[in-house]
Amino acid sequence: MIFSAAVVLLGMLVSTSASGTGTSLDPCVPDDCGIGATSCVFDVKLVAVGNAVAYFEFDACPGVQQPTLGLKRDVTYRFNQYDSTNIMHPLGLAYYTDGAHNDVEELEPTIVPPGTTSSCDTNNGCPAPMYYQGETFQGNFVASGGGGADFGLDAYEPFFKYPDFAWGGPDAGPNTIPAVSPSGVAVTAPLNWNMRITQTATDFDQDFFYFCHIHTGMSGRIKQLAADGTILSPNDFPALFPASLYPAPEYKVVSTGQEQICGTVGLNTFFEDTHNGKCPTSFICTEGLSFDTESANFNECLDAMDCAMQFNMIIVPNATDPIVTFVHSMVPHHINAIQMCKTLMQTGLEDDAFLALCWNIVNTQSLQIMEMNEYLASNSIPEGSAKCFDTPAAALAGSANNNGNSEPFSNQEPFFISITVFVAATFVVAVGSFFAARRYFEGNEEANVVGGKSVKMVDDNAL
Ligand SMILES: [Cu+2]
Repeated sequence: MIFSAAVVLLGMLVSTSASGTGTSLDPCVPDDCGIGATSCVFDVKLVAVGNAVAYFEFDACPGVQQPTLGLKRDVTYRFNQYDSTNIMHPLGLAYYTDGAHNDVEELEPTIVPPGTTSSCDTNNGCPAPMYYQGETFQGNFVASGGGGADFGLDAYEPFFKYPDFAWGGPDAGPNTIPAVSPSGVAVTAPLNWNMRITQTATDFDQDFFYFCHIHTGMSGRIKQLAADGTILSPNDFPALFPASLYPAPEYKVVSTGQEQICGTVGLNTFFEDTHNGKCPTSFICTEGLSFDTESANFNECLDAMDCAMQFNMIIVPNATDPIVTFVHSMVPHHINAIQMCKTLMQTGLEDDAFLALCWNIVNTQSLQIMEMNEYLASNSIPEGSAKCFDTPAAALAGSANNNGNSEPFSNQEPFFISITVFVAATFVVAVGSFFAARRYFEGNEEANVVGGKSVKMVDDNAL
């Protein structure tokens, strides 16, 4: 009795300690997860500024994008995906980065943890996430084994393609509940989606990963902890995969240098009047005008990202397949729309309609980029075409993304034509994507999934 009380007291003391900085040496842990705790909670939201797509953030370590988490064996962790920024980002768990996106194993009732001798697969008892609406489990899996193999994802994931007006939350009222689920089932309670995991495999100490079931490139590492919080596997293992997508030691693609004012990625070589020789003139006319700091920053970022799109659109078309040419031209447009939204959000955007518009653009167009690049991958064609100003030899070799080492814009005429084209196209893409997103969310929730398999989003041009 005294011992139990001491454990509880110690747990309370530990629970008031720092919750980690989100690194491999100091993983992020929930505040309520001291020694003796059997269930702990992470509140999950997404941040779309300062990174390539959108990154997970957890209330336990605010301000840290894509942190490394610390989880204890036999403790149940609940990840609340209540916040409307979770739309399009259902949380998954995998033994390697990005799970099915990379054709690697996820945590499932019938998948034995790698490196173990467990026979958990014989009774559907391997560690697996469990997907809930509120307190209602959506599957028939039992963490201790002996149940079914359905861990609830098939019911969970489709809801994440609803727009924010239909999204439940801690204070969700009746008007925020969609009348009918994507699979046609009447919904009678607030959505309050949450994912829970209890890692029970005793001989499995190595790291695993959280990721987004819809988008690639959003993985974060999970370190396993002993009951006292000690890290079980101090070395980061398994390694990140693939290394090109997740540069060591972290897997974040975040804003650095000058573009931190924009909240974008991949723009640092496109700033200044000369754009490092990549565009011959400015894309905005500010001479003789004055702007407040917010607008001046926005203008500067817009000028850089417009040059980046322009630069990446001057391509050598594919000889036989217009789809390839379409993808090589459309991806820079989509990246531009996403970057524009990140920069608008970076200004401290508070207009609800434009916030919703920008989240839609970021989420849906990043998914469309993944789908378009999958077409290239399935045809063994590089992402990003050779540029018109590449040497003929380089163009013939199909070398992607010559980043301005050769002379761009020897002919000015196509430049001005393409300015007109890209301004018009950007407008069309932005407006089109807004209405497409609305139709999409209101109608066919499967429209953006290619054969049920998600594909890579990150393009060399953006990194
Ligand atoms: Cu996502």
